[in-house]
Amino acid sequence: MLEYIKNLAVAAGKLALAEQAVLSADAVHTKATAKDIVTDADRKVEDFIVTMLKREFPDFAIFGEESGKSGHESDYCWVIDPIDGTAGFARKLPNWCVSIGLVHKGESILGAIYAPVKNELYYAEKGKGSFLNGIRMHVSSVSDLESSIVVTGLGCLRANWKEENNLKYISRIAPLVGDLRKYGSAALDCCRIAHGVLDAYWELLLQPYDIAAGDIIAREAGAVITDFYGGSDYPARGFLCTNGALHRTMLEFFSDYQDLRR
Ligand code: LIP
Repeated sequence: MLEYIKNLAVAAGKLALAEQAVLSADAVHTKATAKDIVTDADRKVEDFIVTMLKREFPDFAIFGEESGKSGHESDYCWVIDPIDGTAGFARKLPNWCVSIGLVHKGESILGAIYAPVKNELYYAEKGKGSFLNGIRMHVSSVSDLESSIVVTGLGCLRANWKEENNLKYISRIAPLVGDLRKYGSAALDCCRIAHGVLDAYWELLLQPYDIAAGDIIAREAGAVITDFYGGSDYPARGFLCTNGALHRTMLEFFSDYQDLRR
């Protein structure tokens, strides 16, 4: 199963890369807000992935960012983000990926993430480790904030969250860490925690398809993932993915977080 998903993620990534090369303005559309965009490529890549998964795993459920739920009712569900990092993809930037995760009774148990521009294939299966292009990955051992590089996203601003949003937490955290980054792809942010090149990642507003594959890839590399209360209700109540050594310290920044489910 993992080998099939790895190959499917690569094939879908190559399709997306070809689409990006010829992407025109009339192939870019808005969704819930003017900042929430989708391209014809997102839909085309998801259609390809869904078609292949239905053929290979006809008894599994499927949940895709663009097409929603399909397939059969099942304890097993493929969770797909055809192009994670769409905003950057639409402007021909390199930081985007294809993300395919398998969730069993709510737990991510297998996943593959392919970043075509750098030809990086991240993958993991529960209990069997986490890999980048065949090389085993492990989280960093950074335990002091001032030596850390952390990453976040601003999906909450795309959704026009004006009162409770990430700017409050960024202003708390940025002065205390070594560096703060924003790359625009939750899936790849999780992979970089797994790879040990970044030390902590958080976001206020993510969807299951943003993190289904990144969840298992990061945890199999030793990452700790919780919601902002330190529990397992993520991403609904926030998403915090760290190298473990920094988790308790990072969690303290969210001590006044209010779960304002919208
Ligand atoms: C994106 C996430 C990113 C978040 C963006 C957006 P998309 O997913 O990967 O972390 O900050 O707002 O939600 O929309 O490119 O699939």
